[in-house]
Amino acid sequence: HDEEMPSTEIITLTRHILADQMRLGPAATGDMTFLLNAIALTSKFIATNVRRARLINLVGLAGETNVQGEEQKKLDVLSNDIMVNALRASGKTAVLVSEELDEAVIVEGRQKGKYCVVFDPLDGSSNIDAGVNIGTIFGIYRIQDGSEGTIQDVLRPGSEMVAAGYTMYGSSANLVISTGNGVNGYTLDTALGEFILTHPNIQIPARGKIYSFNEGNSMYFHEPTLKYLESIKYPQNGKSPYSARYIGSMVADVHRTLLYGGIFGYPDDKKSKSGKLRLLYEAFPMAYLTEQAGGLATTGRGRILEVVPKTIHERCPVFLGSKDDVADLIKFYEAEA
Ligand code: AHM
Ligand code: MG
Repeated sequence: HDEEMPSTEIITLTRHILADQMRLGPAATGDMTFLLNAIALTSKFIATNVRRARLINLVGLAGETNVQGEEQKKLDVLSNDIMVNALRASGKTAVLVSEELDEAVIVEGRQKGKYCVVFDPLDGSSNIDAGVNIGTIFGIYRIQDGSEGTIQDVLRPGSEMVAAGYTMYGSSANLVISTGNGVNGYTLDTALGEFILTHPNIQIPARGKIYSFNEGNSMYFHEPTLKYLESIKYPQNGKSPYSARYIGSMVADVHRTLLYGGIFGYPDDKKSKSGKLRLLYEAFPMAYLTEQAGGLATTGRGRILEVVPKTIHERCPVFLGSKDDVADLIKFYEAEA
């Protein structure tokens, strides 16, 4: 029988974004390619540390509290340091906003570049001890014409991002990214140390069969959320109810939603007036990817990508996923208005 020949047409992340850059012609400087490579490197480094942490029990409290007053794990601190250092050293960034840092980092002097990166270095960190998937989320803006790089360059709607993505640290490390031209997924080949294109042109199915909400908060939920959930759990005209899947790790829940379809939601409710997720480095990048994959992302009252941030750490209600499913949810919000 035929022996399987290894493919010699391996498409790495570097090759893919380089091809993207070449398509833009001589106008492209390669800065974005360089920046994305720096981000990919930080993901490899964090992936290694996440794996090692599970082995040597690095997990534990660092004894510090972050802006939101949550307990910070050692791995969050480490991942944040890895990203800030690498992004600054890349020479391509001007402003950095991290979930772990109170203030934005303004890059000065020779290291200053023209991009701003907003990121959650290690999202879902409450799951670390249980070995559940966690991830890094990032979004990229280009500084505005004439700007030296200030906080104003990131207080802009998500639709103005030039790229967004996440890396999920699971059984393998998966990097999913969009530069505004569709969504591609890469898997880290640990032997090569390269992200290999494994999920080209990800498209969310128009409708799914899964819903992903923390229903433990139901007693706080507003009417439209409750009525929508009711409609998919007790469907009329003989349809089957949706399945529930909630990991509690945004990267993992969104990753599944992109691949299988359905709806992910973290609504605002009577207790959390703006929901829980952060607009800049959680809601925007995931909304950007969802739309690029053919889905919808809404606050229930409007398109997430059109929200104009007032502060860097503000929160935002999030519903995203298959376009038909999200459209169904929006109807319940419109009925309320
Ligand atoms: P974190 O940034 O403190 O890790 O919190 C964000 C996480 C998301 O990954 C996830 O979607 C959400 O919190 C889960 O929240 P809850 O435990 O309230 O369901
Ligand atoms: Mg987070």
